[in-house]
Amino acid sequence: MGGGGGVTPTSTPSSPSCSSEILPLEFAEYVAVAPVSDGDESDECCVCDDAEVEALHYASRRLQDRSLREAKDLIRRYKPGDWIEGAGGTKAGDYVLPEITTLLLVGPRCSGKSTLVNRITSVFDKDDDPFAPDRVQVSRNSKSNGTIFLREYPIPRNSNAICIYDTQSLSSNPKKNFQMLHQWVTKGVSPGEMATWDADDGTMIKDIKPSGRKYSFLHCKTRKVNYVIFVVDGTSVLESTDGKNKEYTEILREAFMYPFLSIGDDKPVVVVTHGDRLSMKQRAHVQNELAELFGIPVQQIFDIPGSDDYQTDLAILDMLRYCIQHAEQNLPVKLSYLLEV
Ligand SMILES: Nc1nc2c(ncn2[C@@H]2O[C@H](COP(=O)(O)OP(=O)(O)OP(=O)(O)O)[C@@H](O)[C@H]2O)c(=O)[nH]1
Ligand SMILES: [Mg+2]
Repeated sequence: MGGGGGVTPTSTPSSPSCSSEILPLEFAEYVAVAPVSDGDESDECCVCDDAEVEALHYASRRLQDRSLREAKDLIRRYKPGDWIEGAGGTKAGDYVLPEITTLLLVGPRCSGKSTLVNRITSVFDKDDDPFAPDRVQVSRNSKSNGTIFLREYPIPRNSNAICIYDTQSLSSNPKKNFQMLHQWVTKGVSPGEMATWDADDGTMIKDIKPSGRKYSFLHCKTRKVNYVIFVVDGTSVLESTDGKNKEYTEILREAFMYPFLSIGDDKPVVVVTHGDRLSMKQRAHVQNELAELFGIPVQQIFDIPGSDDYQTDLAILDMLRYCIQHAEQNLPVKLSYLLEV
């Protein structure tokens, strides 16, 4: 859900399935359309017997399966450079293409970054390996250290075209956030890397460093970040806007506005988690508040709760499409092309 336009506090969060007019054609085609009512609510619509209802459900289910499959195929087929729009007659070969398109997760403590990696993976695992275990350890509560070491997760698991980096949470100290985010985005990220300061709870770096050795053999690649996914917990945003925890949205806004988090002029995409704990109205309200807070359109905000359903799967795929499209639009042009021009 999310990523849709026209959300108002009184409407439900729009999703790719109910906002096809604002989606690129190829994605809108995947969207299952509910049977159209002509407004005549006469008793005629109640004469379906059980077999007919079952057949309708079956047909609708098949349509949804097909929509999802095609949306997944679009992501599976992608290779860096495929979605370059070719402005000014340029071709993919005129750009500096990444070896793998790299998306960076950024967000506060327990906002659901690691859960999102598992959730994105599960969308593809449903076809590839439905019983595959979760890839990432999630934080059960705020006492756990949470994610400490950067890790690279190809999407889907066997991909060499897209990867997501799960990261350590934002701190309540803006200075630390600035240093950490600046380093990741300007210098690149590599697996096994950890933030170079003490955790907020006072855990000394020397206590946790040794456990990162198991990743040290992976220290070979540094990836340039191609796009940023900013993850926020919808329930915390709601509390904050209700005045209970104002600090949450202040930290969010400060971090979100760092210019280096934007790739080109494109600010990060926002994913709102924990929507399963909110009503539809509250979810729409959170999206509107975030759009206002960050100064971005609601189409850039994706409502992705932990729930396992068709709408969420489609929202995940639409969010990935959005990230890849924006990453590709901001790839640098090769020097040789510039000289030629
Ligand atoms: N109900 C619900 N719980 C969620 C959702 N997303 C995450 N959680 C829970 O929130 C807790 C924290 O999730 P994580 O994915 O570990 O959060 P994180 O952002 O990776 O946390 P750090 O690594 O500590 O920064 C876990 O208990 C998750 O199960 C969601 O959308 N809905
Ligand atoms: Mg985590």
